[in-house]
Amino acid sequence: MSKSALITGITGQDGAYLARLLLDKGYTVHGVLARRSTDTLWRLRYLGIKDDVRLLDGDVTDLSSMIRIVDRSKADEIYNLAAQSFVGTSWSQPILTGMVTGIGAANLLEALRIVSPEARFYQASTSEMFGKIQEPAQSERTPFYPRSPYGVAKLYAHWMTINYRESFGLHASSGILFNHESPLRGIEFVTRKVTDAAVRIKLGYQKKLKLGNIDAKRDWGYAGDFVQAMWLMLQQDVADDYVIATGKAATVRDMCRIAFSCLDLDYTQYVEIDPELFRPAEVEELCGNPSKAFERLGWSSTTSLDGLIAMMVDADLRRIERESL
Ligand code: NDP
Ligand code: GDR
Repeated sequence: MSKSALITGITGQDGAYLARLLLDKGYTVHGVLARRSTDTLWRLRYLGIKDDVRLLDGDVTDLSSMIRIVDRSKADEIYNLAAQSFVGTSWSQPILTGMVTGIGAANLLEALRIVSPEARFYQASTSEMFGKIQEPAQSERTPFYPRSPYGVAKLYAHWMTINYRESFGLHASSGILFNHESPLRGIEFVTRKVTDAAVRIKLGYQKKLKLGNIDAKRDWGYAGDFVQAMWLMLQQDVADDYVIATGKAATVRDMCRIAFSCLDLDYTQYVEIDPELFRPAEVEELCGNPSKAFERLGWSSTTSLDGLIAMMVDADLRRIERESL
């Protein structure tokens, strides 16, 4: 019999790629669809899988809907990807971020414990939990020091996942994922903001691009590679936590140079620094050590930063040209 999976956050970047991966593997895929006044299904449409997934109405802040959905989906694997995931917004909406990103995970774990304790659980943890820790490459043994309400909420969810594993014997794993991007990345995140703006500048629709701290360093990978690691974690006999990263970091400045040069432009002519875009507390540098994932899961990143940014620029070029017709 084919396996069944439940994805919260299925309308987000990772949810869409993970849904496609699981459908390709023959899973029946259920997804939690939160009520919104706008259409959130564009990523599922982009991948051509909107009609292949079973969408269930619910919200991770609502325990009753999570219990109902976990029960109804009869999922063998539950992936909790739902979050208020934009770090910047977490300072203006810290309580909401705590409710969705932190308590939301606890609700899922409770639903699992109550109605489906044999299901396997994946929690979307993040390198933002390391925050201010300045070790050269962060691993599963690196201590945490989150620097935003988002990072704090994620750390709560991370420890709850470990706690439910140890307290109730749930097969619950956390992937500590470093930044990963794609043509499906939300426009508020810096990579998409840059690739979209570079294309608009090239086509004459925009003149300048305002950014905040372009000296921040991130370890950027491709979301399509990273969702494979999520699945691999749930195929292990024993649940555990894994850092998922490329192992290479670059500055926002480097990323701008790559994006603009894909279009034969010099980023220094267009990028302006806007102090309003600096964060109240910055994570200056993140670079992961993915050796445990390589050794135990056989996983490694296969996409270079240049390749990733070129893919995003190309997709934005096609999208903006199509829109302008
Ligand atoms: P996105 O922001 O693209 O997607 C977030 C998803 O969460 C959307 O489907 C959104 O639904 C859903 N969601 C938000 N609030 C609720 C709610 N109250 N109830 C149910 N669903 C809700 O994030 P990504 O795909 O980039 O990331 C996936 C997960 O991985 C997130 O938890 C993120 O924090 C984490 N992560 C991401 C990394 C990255 O670099 N991308 C790195 C490390 C961790 P809607 O579309 O309706 O708003
Ligand atoms: P991040 O991603 O905060 O790392 O969180 P984001 O792309 O927002 O920022 C990366 C770095 O770029 C700097 N920056 C800017 N960022 C944005 N968004 N807009 C700007 O104009 C800008 N200028 C400079 C930021 O200060 C930061 O240093 C992402 C999310 O997906 C989280 O959910 C996830 O947990 C982490 O990655 C790992």
